[in-house]
Amino acid sequence: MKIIMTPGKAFKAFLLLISITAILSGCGSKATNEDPVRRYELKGRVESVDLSRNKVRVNHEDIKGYMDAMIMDFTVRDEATLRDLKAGDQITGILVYDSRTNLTGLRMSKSNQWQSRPGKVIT
Ligand SMILES: [Cu+2]
Repeated sequence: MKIIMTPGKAFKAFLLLISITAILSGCGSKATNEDPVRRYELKGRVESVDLSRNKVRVNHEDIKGYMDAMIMDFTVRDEATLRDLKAGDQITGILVYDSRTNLTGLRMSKSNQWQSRPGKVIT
């Protein structure tokens, strides 16, 4: 019995090869070029702290390229940082957006340049 490569079979093999190449190159570019974690500088004032939920409610300034000024809750994973915060603190930090929105590298700001603005509450 001979195995004959008919034009139809050859074409199917060719298509299969093309799709495997496409999948592999797709994975490759995703791993090297796309960073799913995004970081933004954040500046604002602490409204309240919820230790049981690891949340801090911040009245924040515009976050360039991400969102307008508003009052909203952020997750702070580091409990020690969260315990240091209290309502009225001026803070700066890095907002890390991965699967959830987290706030890291929080620092107290001594500057009084930041002005409170009315915002909507987003939880
Ligand atoms: Cu916001």
